[in-house]
This record gives sequence, structure tokens and C-alpha cells, in this order.
Amino acid sequence: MKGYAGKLLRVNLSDGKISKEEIPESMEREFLGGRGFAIKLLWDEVKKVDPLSEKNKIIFSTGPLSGQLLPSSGKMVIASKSPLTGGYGDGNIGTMASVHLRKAGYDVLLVEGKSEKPCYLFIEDERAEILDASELWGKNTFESQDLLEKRHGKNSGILLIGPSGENLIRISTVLSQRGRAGGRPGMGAVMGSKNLKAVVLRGTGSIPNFDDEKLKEYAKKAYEEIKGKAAYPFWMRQGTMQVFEWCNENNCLPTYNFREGVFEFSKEMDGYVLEKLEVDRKGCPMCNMQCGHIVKDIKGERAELDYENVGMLGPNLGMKTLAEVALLNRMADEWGLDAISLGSCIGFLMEASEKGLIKERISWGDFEGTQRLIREIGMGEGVGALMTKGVKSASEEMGKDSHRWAMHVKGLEVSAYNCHACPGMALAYGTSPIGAHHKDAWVIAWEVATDRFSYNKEKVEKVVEFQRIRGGFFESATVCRLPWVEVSFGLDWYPKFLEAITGYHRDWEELYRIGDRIYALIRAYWKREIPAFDRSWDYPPGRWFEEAPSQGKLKGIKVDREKYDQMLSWYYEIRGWDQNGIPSKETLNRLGLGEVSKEISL
Ligand code: PTT
Ligand code: SF4
Repeated sequence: MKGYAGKLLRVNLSDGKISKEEIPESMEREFLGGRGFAIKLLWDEVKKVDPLSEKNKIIFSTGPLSGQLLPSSGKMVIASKSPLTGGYGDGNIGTMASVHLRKAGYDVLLVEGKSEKPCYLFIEDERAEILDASELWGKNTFESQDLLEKRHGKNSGILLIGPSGENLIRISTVLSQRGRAGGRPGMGAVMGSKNLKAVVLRGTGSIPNFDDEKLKEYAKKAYEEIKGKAAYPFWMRQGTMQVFEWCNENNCLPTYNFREGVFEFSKEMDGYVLEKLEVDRKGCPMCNMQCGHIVKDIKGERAELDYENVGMLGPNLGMKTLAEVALLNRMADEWGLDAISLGSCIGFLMEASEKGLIKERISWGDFEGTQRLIREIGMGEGVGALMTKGVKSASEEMGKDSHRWAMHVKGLEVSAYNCHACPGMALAYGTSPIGAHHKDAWVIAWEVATDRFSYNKEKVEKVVEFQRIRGGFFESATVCRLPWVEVSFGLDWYPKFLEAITGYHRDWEELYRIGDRIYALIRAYWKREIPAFDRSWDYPPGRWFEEAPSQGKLKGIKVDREKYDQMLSWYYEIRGWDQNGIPSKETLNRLGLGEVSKEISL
């Protein structure tokens, strides 16, 4: 189909074989790209393997909209069987690597096997080589990025891991461009397990679109429309950090390991403080909403801040200033640790220390102690060894009811929204296809603006609708969703873009169906890889049901378990899944996934 390179580059690090493969047109039609391609490949090729063994594969996947001359299109999905959760895992990263992969003539790069020695991949159009990375191994992501840019030129797309990925710490992510990060469910550890330090991409070709002139015309109008939106000026001032103040006002800020929803030092680290500290701005390719806000941290180093990082490394740990948080964020980036999971792990340790469950003394707001913990977690040493596999595993090891305040779903740590009074958002976390990430259904703003306390079916429908658009469409077309989410850029643009690119008209109904297919296959994947997988995996952490916050206007409120249970049942009904959250035979057949039933014994 037009708009796709139609090619996958397969690199086997065990035997050094590199091959180009055709992507069947049926896969483009049924799975669109990005996450869709990733789950199809994992379903077909990665069965019942240890995620950190050489049998696992890591997929760098783009969609028809990636790398195009269109707003916010420089995105890529990185997916694998997750070493953190044991199920499907992926992340979405904004990077020049996306553009270069497409221009080099590929939609997907798939890496399998394991190199004997540290290596990195260099791909430049037709050329693809596995190169020695011994000089890079052990270096942090900033040093490695510098070195690779020196070697291959600044205009390269570079994806890399830090020392934590090398050390197989399962909360390790993949970094690019000194501050873009993607692959929360341990994608950095998967690269580490393959001795793969980095991927460097350079492409000089063009994407074979159906109608480039139309696309140019659309792009011009679309960029203008975005700039003209009422929300645009404030977005340009604060980016994702505009959410910080809103969260505090609405008691959703993750505070003291999600015990509270409001923070006494919030005025020291909100979007207005960011504006004062900002020294530079950057972002993903092709974007006129550049949301990478760079500040100087407390030691004068540059750090890129986003709301999630600040929420999890700030109030969640009781830090008192944004400059301190910036330093912790910079450390997470250097080590290649996912900042959300890192904040959750450290919050868990602080609470464990307060409760006397570990020997180490680390109190809320202990800035020096937190830096030490980051190093220990990155190395898997000292008390950090407890966190090698994230908070779920740490709480299982610790026992003493600590699972009640280990903030995760399916093993992935909860991102920065406290949901004690947001049952709809709690359901979004519970049913997210990778574990507790907000990316598939950030319903919280809509929920707070409508009726945050109710448990009605409309909320469940909203979760499904958002998952279809965000988790289905944006992750598979593989473009940034923020123009739509943050400045109300019209959704009706996207079928038009797709048609100009592929020459094939797909309306939203069909795009929803593709999203449903992807979701059903991801569900089936969880079930096949974890036979015990059932309804109990779709619940948010115990804390939101059992322990109400003691501060703020919503003190005393918690999620009602029975009512949550009802919402979950509605959710399964809408999706056509059984009451254990497994797609029924009829649903699989309807979505063209009939073959899948056999492998999950339906
Ligand atoms: C994403 C998650 C997020 S989501 C943030 S901040 W956010 C954290 N950023 C980290 C970081 O930085 N350093 C670090 N060491 N760890 C980090 N972990 C966290 O990772 C990001 C933007 C943002 S900023 C968001 S919401 C949107 N996410 C999108 C998405 O998921 N899909 C999509 N189609 N478009 C999106 N647009 C926005 O992209 P994960 P990025 Mg990221 C320093 O990948 O695994 O999903 O985790 O991609 O290039 O950094 O852009 O308030
Ligand atoms: Fe990247 Fe931000 Fe632009 Fe999205 S809005 S493409 S995350 S810079």
C-alpha cells in the first residue's frame, strides 16, 4: 500500500544475519502500523519466552503517519514482551530515529537474538551493520549520545540505553535526543539483555505517498490551525506542566506515594516556576508545539521536564523545589531509568522506611538520599536491589501487606494521577493494555469536569472511546496525540491525512475497528503468556480502595470496590470480552482473529 515502505529490517544479533522482509499488505490494512504491527509480530513470533532471554525480540515500529511532513509526526513505538510485567509492553518516543527509519526505507526494525559483546546497530539506507559498542558500554545516555553524534553526525536518529538497561533493571526505558524517553515497561532492559547499547539511523530517501501535493496542502493548513487554537499560547508556555497546578487543585497530584492528592510545596514546582527556570526549548521532529522544556537543575546541568516526571519525583517523594526535581529527572535520563517507575519505587522505599520495614533510613524529601537511591537502583545494588523488578516484585518480597501501597497495575507503576476520587481514571489504569499508564485513556480531565464521583456506564464508554482513539489510532498511525488532546486539533483531519498518504479511505468507524482488533490481540497475548491472567489483573492498587487521603477538599474519599467491579463488568461487555477479560470466540471471529482462539484454549 502507498505510504508504507512495506519493509521490515530483521537483525539477528546471535548470528549477525541481517535481512529485509516484505510487510504483507493485509497487515497494513488490518493493523495500520506502530503498536498494531508490534503486537502482530509478537503474537506470531514471541511465545512463552523469558523476556530477558535471547528469544525475546524488540520491535521499533512506525505507522503511515510517522515521519511525514505533518504536525507532530516524529514518533515511534518500541515494543517487546515486557520483563517488568510479563505481558505486552510498549512505549511511544518522539525521535529523529522515526523519520530516519522511514527514509531509510523501512517501517519496522526488529532485533532478535543476543550479541556476544556490547554492540550497536548502524543503519544508513541500504547499509546495516552491527558495530562494536565496548567504548559506549557503561556510559550514561548523554555521553553516549555525544559520542555517537560525533561518530555518525548530529543529524542521526539515535535510540539508546543507559547503564540501568545494561544492568537489566526492569524499569529501564529507551532514550533519544537527551530527554525523549519511551518504553516504560522495561524496553531498556530488553535492549540490555541483547547487549544492544544503541541504534543509529540515517535515511535519505522519501516515503512513497499516494498524493504528496494534497499532503503538503493539508500540512500547511494543519500547522496553521494548531497555531491559531485558543489553548496554543498557554501550551507553549507550560506544555505538559500546565497539568501540575490543575492536579493539585483537583486533588489528583501523586503525593507521598499516592497517600495524598494535594501537596504543600506545589507552588514551588508548578508550571509557573517552570516558566521562570526555563533556559531552552526543544521537542520532537515536525512539531510546532515543542513541549520539551529545558531548565537548569540545582547543579546547573540541563534537564528536560514533563509533568509526569515532576509529579513522580516531586510531590510523590516530598521534594521541595523544582531545581531539585530537575536534578533527579536528569539522573533518571542519564541512567536510562523510567522516571515514573523510578518515582514510584523510591516513594515505596520511603514509605517502607517510615513503616520500619527496611533497615535503610530514607525520609520524605531527602534529596541527597534520593540521589543515592537512584544510583543504587541503576546498579541494582544495596537497597536498590529490591527494585530491580519494580514495586510489584518488591512488595511480594517484602510481604507485610505492602502490596496494598505498591502503586502498580499488572506490574507497571502508576503514572502521575492520584485516583482516590476518580473511578473512571482508575478504570483506565486498570484496563490499560500495558499496565498502569495514562496514555491509552486519559479520561481524568473529562471526568473531573463532568461528575467525578459517579460510577456510571457513560464513564466506561468514555474509557473505551479514548482507548480506541489514543491506544488504537494514535499508537498505530504513530503520531503524537497532543495536538488533539491539548489544543483541540480536529480529529477529522486524520482520515484525510491517511487517505492522502495511502490512497485508501478509512473512516473513524473502521479506525475504531482496527483499534479493537489490536486491543483484542494484546489481551489474548497476556492470556497466552500468563495463563493465570484473569479479571483480578484489571484492578488498580489497593490504596485507592482502602485508604482515603487525609488532606484537601476530597479527604475521606476512596474508590468503592463493588462499584468499580460493576464498571469493569460493563467494560468487558462493551468490548465483547468474557467476565475474566478475555475476548470471546465471537469477538475474535468478528475482528478477523479467529485463529487466535486456539492458542488461548477458547
Ligand atoms: C512516557 C512517559 C511519559 S508520558 C513521561 S512524561 W508525559 C515520562 N518521561 C520520561 C523522561 O522524560 N525521562 C525518563 N527517564 N523517563 C520518563 N518516563 C516517562 O515516560 C513524550 C510526550 C509526552 S510527555 C506525552 S504524555 C505524550 N505521550 C504520547 C504517547 O504515549 N503516544 C503518542 N502517540 N503521543 C504521545 N505524545 C506525548 O509525548 P512511554 P517522548 Mg514517551 C525526560 O514513552 O513509555 O509511553 O512513556 O515519548 O518523546 O518523551 O514524548 O507528561
Ligand atoms: Fe513531541 Fe511535544 Fe510535539 Fe508531541 S507536542 S510531538 S511530545 S514536542
